[in-house]
Amino acid sequence: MKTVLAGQHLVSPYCLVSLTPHGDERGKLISIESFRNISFGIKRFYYIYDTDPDWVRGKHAHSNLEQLVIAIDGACRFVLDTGKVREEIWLNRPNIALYIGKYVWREMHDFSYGCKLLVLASEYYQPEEYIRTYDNFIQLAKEQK
Ligand code: T46
Repeated sequence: MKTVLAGQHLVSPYCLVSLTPHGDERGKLISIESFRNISFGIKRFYYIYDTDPDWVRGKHAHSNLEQLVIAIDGACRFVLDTGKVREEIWLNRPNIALYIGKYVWREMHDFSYGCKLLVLASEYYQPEEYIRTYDNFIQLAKEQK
């Protein structure tokens, strides 16, 4: 999977984004700013915690949402699918974020105990823009090409 440096314009449907930690003997700090080191404006953030390895999350795509996902603690396995390409990635480092654009099917599997995901989102929560079945996603993804 492609990795880009934070600040580069994000044009791929999905990619890893390398974030720069500011660190010293006290620990590390990462800052993310709309339109500065990510190419979309942040309208919402949410976090996922108390996860369980036996449950799969996601299983949907979005027609109008860009997101940056960061495993700030622990790990989980992401499946990403554009309708043409399907890839898997372990998200397990707080300085490597996952950018997911529109029309990407995502699934999250194998959460480690205590895994915490922070998600920065380009839009307010709009349940109607979720694409919730894989067949519908494949059809809509084809129409985007
Ligand atoms: C995504 C992956 C990475 C809200 O009320 N507001 C919100 O902003 C969100 C995101 C969810 N919710 C409610 C809707 C459900 O009742 O929280 C509950 C769990 O949401 P969901 O089942 O969509 O969670 P995941 O982990 O399957 O998916 C979430 C995001 O929804 C999705 O956009 O890309 O995390």
